[in-house]
Amino acid sequence: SQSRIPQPPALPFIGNVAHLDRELPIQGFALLAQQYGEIYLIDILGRKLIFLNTQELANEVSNDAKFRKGVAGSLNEVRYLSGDGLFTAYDDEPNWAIAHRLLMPAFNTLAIRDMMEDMHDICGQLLLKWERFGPDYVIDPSDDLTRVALDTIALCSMSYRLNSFYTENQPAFAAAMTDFLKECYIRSTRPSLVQALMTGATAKWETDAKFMTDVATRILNERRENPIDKKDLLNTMLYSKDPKTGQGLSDDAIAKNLLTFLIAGNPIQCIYHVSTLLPGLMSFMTYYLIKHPEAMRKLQAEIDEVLGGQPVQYQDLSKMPYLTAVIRETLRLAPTAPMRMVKPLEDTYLANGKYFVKAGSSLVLNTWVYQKDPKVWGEDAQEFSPARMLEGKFEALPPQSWQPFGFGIRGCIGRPFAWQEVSLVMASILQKFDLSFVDPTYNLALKQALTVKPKDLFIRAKLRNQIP
Ligand code: MNH
Repeated sequence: SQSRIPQPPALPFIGNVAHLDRELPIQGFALLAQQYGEIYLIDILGRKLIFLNTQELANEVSNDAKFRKGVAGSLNEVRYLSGDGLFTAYDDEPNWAIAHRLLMPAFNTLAIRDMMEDMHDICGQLLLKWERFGPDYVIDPSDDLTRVALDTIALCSMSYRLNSFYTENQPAFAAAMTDFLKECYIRSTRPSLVQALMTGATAKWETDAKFMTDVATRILNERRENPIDKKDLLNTMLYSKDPKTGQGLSDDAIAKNLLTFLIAGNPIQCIYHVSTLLPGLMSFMTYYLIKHPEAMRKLQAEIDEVLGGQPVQYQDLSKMPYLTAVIRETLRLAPTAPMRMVKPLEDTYLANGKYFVKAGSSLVLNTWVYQKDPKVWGEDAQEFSPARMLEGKFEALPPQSWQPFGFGIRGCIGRPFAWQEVSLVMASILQKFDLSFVDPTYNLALKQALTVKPKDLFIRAKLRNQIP
């Protein structure tokens, strides 16, 4: 029978978005899910958002024939920079389809395999830094892992060195990116009348976008003048033709996709906030492993056995099932892209006819919440337990129980890249170092001003088998 979608009554933050957003949106939404269950509706400045919180609903809307990606809120603001680039394109924009067909081959596992060397190059800079600074040095893991992620994507996609390890502060590009994305998110929460008055903030936002666009355009022009023989993403975009239409990408479209990769290695997700995907994942993984010494020991034993003291090679990656399980479990508990938005193409019903939703309405699939659905994971759904992600068990899970990379045609194109990088970086770190918390009593707290990452997590790294 049909039900009304529950809507929290006069909660103080309804209609007062600023409060909700600047605190910790994911936590707020998780609390509402506890209270209202599988589905609820909230109204933000007149925009209605319907949150979906269970595996069953996730499975239902993971269907490209009936539901398509929604680009709204802060993601829509980011379009000022990346326009119809892959990530922020509306579903029907022709450049999305062209870039998708051109770039898919460049992102497949075979192509990513050629990037091992560049990934080692950047990861080596982190290993050297931690070794030189020594066992007493206090490390902010998300800081150094952000350097790794940004430098790696710049080197792999356009053979460009950002050299983040050689600057104390954030490199200029990263600073412009952070400020720009933060403003995108604030803009999406301002009523339009207020927005019209924020001329100073808007000018700064436009300057940041121009700075980044200029960097991308400069890299593009330099490449045109000095071609290199390397199959990086930039060359793919410059020289290949869409097999279907015979069209190439315009310089403008290429620049927008370059910017997409730079911010997608470190990017925007969903509607309210931005998260650093790869650095976030690696920081959460660091946390869970230090917190669970038995898992850490097991993983280090696997790494030692497979690598035998040698640098990790491509063919080693498929021989480390426990590493795979730890990454999967981290992405289940702390999906750094914590939500995604879909819109029904036609008026439809959810949950076997129970809830009516109009065509085009905004459905927010709350990955952060629904990947802990007790119906799927049991009583210990909130616990870190990599064993449940081992081969065999993982394949037997109900459909779409685990979906940190989105779904279908608009799913993550960078997934093989991200997987290879997190495997390489974490295996290399754990091969070389024993990690510990600076504060042994540290418990995970979240920070989501701009990114979802562990808050106040500081660690030390001691060379393994080193006599103190
Ligand atoms: Mn990625 C889309 C998660 C790393 C490039 N990515 C998505 C989506 C999710 C996602 C979820 C779907 C968003 C939506 O439905 O609105 N991505 C991740 C995670 C990691 C990640 C959890 C790391 C961990 N992504 C990367 C990296 C790159 C990248 C690294 C680039 C090098 N992702 C993309 C692009 C898209 C995307 C591009 C958009 C694809 C499309 O819409 O066609």
